[in-house]
Amino acid sequence: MHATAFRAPYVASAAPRRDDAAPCRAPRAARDGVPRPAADSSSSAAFPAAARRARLICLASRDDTASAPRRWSRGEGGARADAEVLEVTRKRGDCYGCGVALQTDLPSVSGYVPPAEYATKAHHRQLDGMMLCARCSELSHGRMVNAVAGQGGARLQTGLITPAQLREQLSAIREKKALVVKVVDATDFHGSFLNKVRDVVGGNPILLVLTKVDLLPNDTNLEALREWVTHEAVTVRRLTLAGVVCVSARKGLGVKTAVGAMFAERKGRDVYVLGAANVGKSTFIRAALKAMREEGNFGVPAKRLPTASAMPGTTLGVIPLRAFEGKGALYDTPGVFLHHRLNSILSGDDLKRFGLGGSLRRFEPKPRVGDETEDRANGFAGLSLLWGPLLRVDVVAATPDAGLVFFGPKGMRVTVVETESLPDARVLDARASAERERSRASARREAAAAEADADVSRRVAAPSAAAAADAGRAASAAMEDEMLRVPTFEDVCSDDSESDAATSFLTDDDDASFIQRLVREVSVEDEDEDSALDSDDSDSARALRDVSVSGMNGWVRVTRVGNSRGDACAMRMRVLGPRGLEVFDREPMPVT
Ligand SMILES: Nc1nc2c(ncn2[C@@H]2O[C@H](COP(=O)(O)OP(=O)(O)OP(=O)(O)O)[C@@H](O)[C@H]2O)c(=O)[nH]1
Ligand SMILES: [Mg+2]
Repeated sequence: MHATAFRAPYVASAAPRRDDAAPCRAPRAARDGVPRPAADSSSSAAFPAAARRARLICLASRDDTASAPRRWSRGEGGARADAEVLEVTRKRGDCYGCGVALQTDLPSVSGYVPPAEYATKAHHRQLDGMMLCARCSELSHGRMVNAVAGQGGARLQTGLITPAQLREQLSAIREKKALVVKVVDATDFHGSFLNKVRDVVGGNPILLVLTKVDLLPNDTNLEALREWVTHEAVTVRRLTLAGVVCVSARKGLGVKTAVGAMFAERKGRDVYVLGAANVGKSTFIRAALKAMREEGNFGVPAKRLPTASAMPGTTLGVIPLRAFEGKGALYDTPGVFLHHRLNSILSGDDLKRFGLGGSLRRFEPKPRVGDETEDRANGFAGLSLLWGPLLRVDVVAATPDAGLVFFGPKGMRVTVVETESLPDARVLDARASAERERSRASARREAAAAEADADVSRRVAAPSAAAAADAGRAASAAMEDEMLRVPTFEDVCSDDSESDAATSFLTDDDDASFIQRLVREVSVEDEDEDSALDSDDSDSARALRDVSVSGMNGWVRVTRVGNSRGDACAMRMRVLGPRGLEVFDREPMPVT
């Protein structure tokens, strides 16, 4: 089984044990004066025991089933024989890269460190915050190793932490007095915004950091962008902010301004950096610490920093870092896993394949099909635009002066075809619903069969194995419920229009059928019929509206082309894409 395509038919998990017997002196953070999350259920430190336990359920069984300590069979002839019961002893100390508790049992499970290495560190009392787990090591070498259930359709399996467990770790923030840095991805502003962030952070002040601005076209005016972000966040979404800063953590742009804003706004409080998965929190933290060091703050760590990688779900625990001239802590946190983002729906390999997360390229298609040399007289009406293999935009109706501009990753080519040549949008939708219903029915049948087999297992297995199997199955079932449930706002802390978290129904062979659903119909109308006259350059297109796709890193812009004075300009389009996706329409971002 491939590490990034977890589709184990049925896996039970065992409740983990924590081995606290390892010799250890005071945790590094305690030595540094940085408060760490609670070390175990009896601790009264920063985070509740439940959050800690959630992290300890993070076991995995990926491709090394041979190393599983126990296996139990569902009996002969069972379609899904040999479900695994894994037991991993979580050790003392957390991985400094992802924040998950260490273990020495299973190399493919997050938090793994080789036993000999662990013993050496334990001997030298260098466990806390001093070791990097094998998964982090692979991630930092560019491999896409998933650790989150639901990501890319990964079915729940022992070892995959659930989005709910990641979210749970943020629940303590609202009880604290802290400055919250909310990181939003400039290439996916609406998809990564976390509309209901107040539910997570309570009344704490929020500094909004718009990151990855280096991926926008080079000539982007950052001041205009900042004003646009402020308008969208404060006026449209009514979020009170302590400030807005545009940064590129990768290029170091704006990072010093962001650090200055943190110093100014934190007023003695610790700072928590949070945001949707993969928006660039850890990269921002690394850049911010570097900026602090460059300003002469030598107490800030220069090594053993949080891991940053292109795989959503890199950070799995809350990671405290010494900062602010030793007078406060900067916390990296696990990303909020939004089911409606394309980068949650796709597997790590697909994310790489489609180049999502790369620089945005501007592409202005012409209303022509194939070899046609002239634009169609009625513009884009009746045409469809295929955006890579992932998205399809059907232009149902349009005036001839309505144009389109795509801002998207280089790997996502745009092809214009006749809508008539494609399967009907509603037929696709109906087929997807029917398939989903079938999957659900079969999942129900399998769950019932598993239940029956478990009874048999219980009778034949040794009492301890049976108990472990029971505990594992209960935990697994609870988590599976979590994942398959239609997420409400409370579940995912996301936008109002949260949709079905049905990523688990993507199957191995639907590479060719990402486009499954009619996601949204959008109508754009330029009510100002004289608007073309206002334009300085009557030949250039005027931006009317942006249609963005969550997690896509990019958007489609509807424009009014040329000098069409006096005519109304309108376009009605249908956006089709993978199940679970969200589509937003918004004021055009000041990007050309
Ligand atoms: N070009 C560019 N890429 C960035 C920037 N910030 C982050 N990235 C990239 O975005 C990806 C995700 O970065 P991370 O810092 O791991 O994101 P995260 O929010 O911590 O992710 P999780 O821990 O999974 O929630 C990585 O591939 C980074 O290199 C930026 O400012 N510019
Ligand atoms: Mg991170």
